[in-house]
Amino acid sequence: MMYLVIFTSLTAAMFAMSSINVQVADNLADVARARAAAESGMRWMQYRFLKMNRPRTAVGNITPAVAASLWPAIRTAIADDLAGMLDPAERPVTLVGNTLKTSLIATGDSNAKFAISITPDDSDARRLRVVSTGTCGAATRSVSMYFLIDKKVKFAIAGKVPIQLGRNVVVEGPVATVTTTKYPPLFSLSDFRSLTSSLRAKVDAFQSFCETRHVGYDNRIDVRNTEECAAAQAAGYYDANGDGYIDEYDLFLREFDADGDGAVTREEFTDPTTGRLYDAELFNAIDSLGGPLFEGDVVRVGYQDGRIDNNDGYAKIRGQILLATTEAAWKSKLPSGQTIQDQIKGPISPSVDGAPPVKFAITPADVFDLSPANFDTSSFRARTGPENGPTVRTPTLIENAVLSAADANGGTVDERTPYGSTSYQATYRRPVFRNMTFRNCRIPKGLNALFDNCVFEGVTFVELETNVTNSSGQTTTNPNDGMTYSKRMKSGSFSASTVLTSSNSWGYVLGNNLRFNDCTIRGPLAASVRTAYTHFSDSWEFTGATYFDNRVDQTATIVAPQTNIEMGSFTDPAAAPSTLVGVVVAGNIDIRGSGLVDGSIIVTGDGAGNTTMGWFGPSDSSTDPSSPMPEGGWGKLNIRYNPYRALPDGINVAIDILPDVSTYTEGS
Ligand SMILES: [Ca+2]
Ligand SMILES: [Ca+2]
Ligand SMILES: [Ca+2]
Repeated sequence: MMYLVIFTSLTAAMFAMSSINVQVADNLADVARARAAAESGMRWMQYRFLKMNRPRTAVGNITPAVAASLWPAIRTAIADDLAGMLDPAERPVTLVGNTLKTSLIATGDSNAKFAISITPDDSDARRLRVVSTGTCGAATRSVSMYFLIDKKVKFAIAGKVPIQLGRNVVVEGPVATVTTTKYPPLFSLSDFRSLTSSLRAKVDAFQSFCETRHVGYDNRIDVRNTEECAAAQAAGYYDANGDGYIDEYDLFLREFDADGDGAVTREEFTDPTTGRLYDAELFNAIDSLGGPLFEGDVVRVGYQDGRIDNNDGYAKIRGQILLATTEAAWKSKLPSGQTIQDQIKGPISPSVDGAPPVKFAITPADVFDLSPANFDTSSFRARTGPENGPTVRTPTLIENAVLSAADANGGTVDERTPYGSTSYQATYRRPVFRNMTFRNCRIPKGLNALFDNCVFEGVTFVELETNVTNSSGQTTTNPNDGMTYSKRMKSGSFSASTVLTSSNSWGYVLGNNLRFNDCTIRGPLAASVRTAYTHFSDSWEFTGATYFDNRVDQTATIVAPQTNIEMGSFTDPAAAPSTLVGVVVAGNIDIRGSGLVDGSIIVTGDGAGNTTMGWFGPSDSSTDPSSPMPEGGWGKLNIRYNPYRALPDGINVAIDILPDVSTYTEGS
């Protein structure tokens, strides 16, 4: 039996009515209605699990024991949810043994009702067995299915500020932006437009075609849409790779697949003038899509085989785009003469067929609560410093210590932040640590160091004054107050070129502005959680050939919910490869260079202009894609949601209760 997993708005009545086979003979009608009511009840419960106020937990990994401990709270959540039923007779729930039972619930069919029972599996409390029993007259029919208790963020990128995806940035997984005040909420560049001048003209022409002839913002024409498909074919476009859609990838294939075998090889993608690939980073990014998600995972056909073809399944974003803003609000903020299509480029392929590629006006239930206050980093702090073990201090290794400026072996340096940016915010005097290894160390507030060619092992924790206050001395969550807080001086007045030190600046001593240059980071980085986003006085930059290779904790690479993070070089993206596993939680984060995010990027701060992935020009704030290619190439980013990674502890968001449709059975 076909079981619908995805639905948008529904009532039990709609399910019951649509599920009845109207051709059922009268004498079988009660049986059919009872079965339809049972099926309705199952879908109704699935919807309830999705929309109800589910329990929260800070525990990251939902084990059977954790699930068992959550069961009372789940029962309460269900009871609270059903207390809102219109008919008082449908509100009560009862607990029989360990089974929660609902009252009889009416369907739109006046003769048919259903009741739900929910029981945790004895052998694994993460599995809830749900039985829906429909009745009509004397007939009774049941269906059952297991639901799984889990906790995942389910996004490749989710954030409070607009998200920008540059050239050679490909995303596997949903993307969500909850801002309704900053525009565009999402901005993406074409990966193919700038490869050759002839392809640029074709990509631009196809975009113009989509603007006038295609409904939606996915930049793909579905060949099943006869009207749009006919118009596309009349304009010379066709589905060159046979995937059922006409999009930019077809133009790319037609441009480079010289022998027409449906694949683009390195030879075909080599510029005859230079003898080099048109863009080696792009080639690598596409060939690396759909990579293994866990050790021992089956490697897909065509993965990193040196050919670009259908096995690689290119899309700019393979997943839904969820936006809190409305379509009308976005349109009202567009620059004169522009369309939304000018701001979202590249094929957007929702991972579930039939789901809208871009979903506007999402509700809080669609995205977990991104408030920084939901993130508790104390478990990471406990794994650093003397609390973690005996302190060791040698000239080359510091372990289980709280660092101090006296540990610095390279004197001091004055430098602007962001480093190398044309629009710097402040100037810092930094103690310099060179060629040292730090194992499970804590960086105290006010250190503001430069780490050059250093190795960070275990957990590294960055301390900050968490209570950010406004000019009246009151605790604030406002990022504008946060900026003022960063600029607060002990003596003299602030300017971007004033060298900040512990003697003259409160922003300096209460915060941490750090730069990691040519460093290797082998474990998670975490920070205190400030009440507000404070811009430069809670900021980390990773420059040069900084390399992330997290060997100690696969749940998280960065947990710094109010910290501004600049990763990669402003001048040479290819010089800073990085691999980020698990969650990356930041107040804001910009990533340039070449790398893989195998987990989720979660942007919890609300003070930055945008979160920038990939190269957007030499100025931090530029969205101009026409700036010249930086030395070393454009870089590339594969950003991939990985559902197999557990979350770290300390993220206090709601659990999920999701159907395991493979367990759906008729009968109880
Ligand atoms: Ca196609
Ligand atoms: Ca070929
Ligand atoms: Ca391939």
